[in-house]
Amino acid sequence: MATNPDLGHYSPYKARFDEDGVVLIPGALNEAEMSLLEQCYESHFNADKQLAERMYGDGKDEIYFLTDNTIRAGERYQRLMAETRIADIAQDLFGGHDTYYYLEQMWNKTGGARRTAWHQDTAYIPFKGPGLVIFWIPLEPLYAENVLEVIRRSHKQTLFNAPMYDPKDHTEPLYDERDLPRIPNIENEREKWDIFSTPMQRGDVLAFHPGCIHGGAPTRPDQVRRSYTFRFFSDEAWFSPLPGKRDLGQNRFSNQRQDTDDRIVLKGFEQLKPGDLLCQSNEWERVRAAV
Ligand SMILES: O=C(O)CCC(=O)C(=O)O
Repeated sequence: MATNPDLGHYSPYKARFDEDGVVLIPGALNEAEMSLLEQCYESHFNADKQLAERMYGDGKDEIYFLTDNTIRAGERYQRLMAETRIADIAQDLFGGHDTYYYLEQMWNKTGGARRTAWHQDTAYIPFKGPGLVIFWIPLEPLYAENVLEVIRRSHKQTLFNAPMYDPKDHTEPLYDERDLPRIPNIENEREKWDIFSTPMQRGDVLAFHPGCIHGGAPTRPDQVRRSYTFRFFSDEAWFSPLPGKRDLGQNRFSNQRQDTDDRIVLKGFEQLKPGDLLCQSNEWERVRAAV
């Protein structure tokens, strides 16, 4: 396990992250780190594109994402944890706590892709707590109208039902509405929400809490948007089970999402009881130790 020689370097962003649940860290990664990310993204995404899920199941899809938390032994993962500062940044935002790696996702939006629906990751993944973070890292510069948008402080408010990416209704819930309220149609009432949306340069890292409502803006017709996301947790985050899914019938919200949930996203939680710290599961590796 690597140590964190820069501990404290990113702390100035911690107060904003704690308060708003979202912060932009400009120029967090240098060109060598970005080149490694790009190399990892290209080799994995292109080699395994058949494993990537389509966000919407209506055949018109242009948003793909490839999820993996099973890469611990892999060279890609080892290099990303050792040769970039992404785990160091996570540890700083966690106030120096023990820091664990949870999952990576590679996102690819081709030209003219629609929005990724507004959602909270904590409605799909059964975890809660202060020690949770997602990094969204675009591989190319973006205008504000094409970035991932995040609603400030929404991680401290209602946990809404998980949308199932039904192209006909972006609020269509995955669970019974008696268990969790349906997410509002945020796109129809944007002015009511405190949306954080900012242009990004290559090397910038958008850090946000997975309890924050977020959604990916559309792409322009001539644009391909590649973004790499990483998820970390600290020894303060815990297992908080979610309701059982409704009977979805044929109404699947992505091409293989439910299989992936069982196989990848939820792997490791089966070792835990409600309220247990995530780090009690031996599924995930501690990538930075508290000092
Ligand atoms: O990049 C996107 O469009 C969506 C990303 C996202 O929702 C996530 O990483 O949780």
